[in-house]
Amino acid sequence: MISRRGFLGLLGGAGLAVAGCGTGMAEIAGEGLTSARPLPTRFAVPLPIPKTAVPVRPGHYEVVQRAAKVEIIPGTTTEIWGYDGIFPGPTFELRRGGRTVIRVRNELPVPTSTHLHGGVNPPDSDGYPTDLVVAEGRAFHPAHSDHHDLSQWTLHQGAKDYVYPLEQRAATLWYHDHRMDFTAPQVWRGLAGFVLVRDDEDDALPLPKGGRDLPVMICDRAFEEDGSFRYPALDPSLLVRPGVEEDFMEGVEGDVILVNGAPWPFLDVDAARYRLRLLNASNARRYRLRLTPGGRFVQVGSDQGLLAAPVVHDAITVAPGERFDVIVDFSAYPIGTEVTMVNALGVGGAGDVMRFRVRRRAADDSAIPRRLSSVEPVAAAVATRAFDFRRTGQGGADSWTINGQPFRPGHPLARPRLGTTEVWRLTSDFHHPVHVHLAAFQVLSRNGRPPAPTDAGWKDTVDVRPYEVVDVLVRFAGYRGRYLMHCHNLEHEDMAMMAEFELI
Ligand SMILES: [Cu+2]
Repeated sequence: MISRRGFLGLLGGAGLAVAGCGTGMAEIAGEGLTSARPLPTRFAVPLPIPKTAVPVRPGHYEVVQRAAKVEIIPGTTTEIWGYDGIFPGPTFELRRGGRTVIRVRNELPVPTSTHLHGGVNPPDSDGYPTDLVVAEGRAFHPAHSDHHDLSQWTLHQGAKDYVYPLEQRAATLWYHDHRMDFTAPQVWRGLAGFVLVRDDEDDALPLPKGGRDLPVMICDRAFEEDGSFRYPALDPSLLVRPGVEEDFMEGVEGDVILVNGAPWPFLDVDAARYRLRLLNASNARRYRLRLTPGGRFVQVGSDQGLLAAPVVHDAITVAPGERFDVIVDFSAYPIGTEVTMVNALGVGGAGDVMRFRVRRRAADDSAIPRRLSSVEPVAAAVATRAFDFRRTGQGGADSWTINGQPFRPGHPLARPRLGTTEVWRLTSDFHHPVHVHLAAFQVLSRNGRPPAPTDAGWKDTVDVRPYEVVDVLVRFAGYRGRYLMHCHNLEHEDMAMMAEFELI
């Protein structure tokens, strides 16, 4: 018996041989972690909707990162680390151009950094991994400073004010921890939530609204016998030694699928259209979402907001960090139908996500217009750069890198100019969902061919699969300063697959 990891190792760079072994293996982006306790019954708990954050005064919010015990698996409790002690954290309902300050207070035993994913954030509010908040009264000393320049670290005692001007289109954004070397375990424990940016253009469309406009955060977790989260951290205190057990270098995939923090939930729906803001908040797992017994997703938005026109999908493949804003019309089903959203890439429990129970007829004045938004013309690229995402090094130095370089704060791999666009060519040896901070992009091509239907629109995260060449057109707007691009497989990110770029 040879482990899958050993098998991949034997193949070395022969990616086409991997693809030839069947879609199952070629599509899996991490290593399965099995729970130590019986799994909960599927479709037995209602879908939670995270509470909406309430400002302390107009434009100002305060949120506290703290541990809490919550009931995820019925009959047991799980200690989470959550924004305001909940998982997902509160949803921030914000408006385009409405400058917002979020004070994040850290009461956890570890440092944190909060990144607003998809935000056009000033550099000092972007959640740089070494720009950390440490709980009041706690000390923190970067332990592995041998390869990290200490001058790159900033510590805020107690709390930090993150300033978000939100000069950007309406979109489904999310916020999550981004601490140097420890992002994966800290997000796994619950440090993630939604930010919904709204604007007049989106509001004016007749898309489903109110209780039929729902954030849907999908992620996977594994559980210990006592109900606590299971995770293969080398140092469960998350204070000293980063990283995961050797077998999980490819990424950690749990065997319980959570939607908005609940295992395989159900939602009772009207026979009407719903807007589902799908987010893959998993560390490593990719999903291919389908509706059974049949049905279609009408995509109206991507990572960075409205598409120019709707795109109809039978299935949506969503990589970690990506968002798909879709309309599902439940009036297409007889009353009483149970519509299951499944994951065609998962086996066993991971093959199911959640269930919609079509309960009653209802009025529905929503519609999906044929034109959704105008997409402004983009200037021609002034440069082309190549970024290769690959596992490099031998023995103890084995890590995930970009252009052969492990992440080094203060050493930018690129210096694009504000106001320009560039073509970035992304290549990979494995599944690497590539996320670029600050700058939105459009997918130009995959392996020299047109992009996939799921690549449409303005994006900030793109699913780069083994041995693919993905060209994206990146628009550098916003602010000068230091930003990041990285793999959004969070275990890869923590193992150095991240690079700084400096906007000049
Ligand atoms: Cu990766």
